[in-house]
Amino acid sequence: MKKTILTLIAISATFISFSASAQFAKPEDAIKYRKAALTVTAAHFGRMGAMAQGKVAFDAKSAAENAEIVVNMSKLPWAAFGEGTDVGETKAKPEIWKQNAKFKEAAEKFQAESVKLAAAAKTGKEDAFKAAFSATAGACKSCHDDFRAK
Ligand code: ASC
Repeated sequence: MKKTILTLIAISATFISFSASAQFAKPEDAIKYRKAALTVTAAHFGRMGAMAQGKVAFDAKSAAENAEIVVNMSKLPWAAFGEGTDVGETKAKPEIWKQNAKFKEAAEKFQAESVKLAAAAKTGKEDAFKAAFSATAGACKSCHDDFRAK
């Protein structure tokens, strides 16, 4: 029984990831979705940034909550960068599709740094949080430099 359930979960997970491009009826829908996901990510990342920069006092609980949201959000935008979504209201550079492996690597780097950031935030140690925040911000920036138009 347990095995059957696990198999069903595995099949649905596979189906969800393979059907990613089918989630969007039109390129505009994919563009709107990924912008929305990245906007929410930036809002929560920014709340941590204020603490990392000392503009707001470090609050371990808030840092951990925001980092957890960023971890979850960090999984979402990439499925919305499918073929044919390079047109319209977007700052996405053609390099996303021309150098797709490099883009995927950058997206994975950001996700991995976010996980480390959440772990650091959970320790409640401000220094660890700041170091992990800085590494994550670096992942945001390098992907933007290569793949987002000004
Ligand atoms: C943010 C935000 C970004 C990144 C980037 C990091 O808070 O909105 O896009 O950090 O500026 O370098």
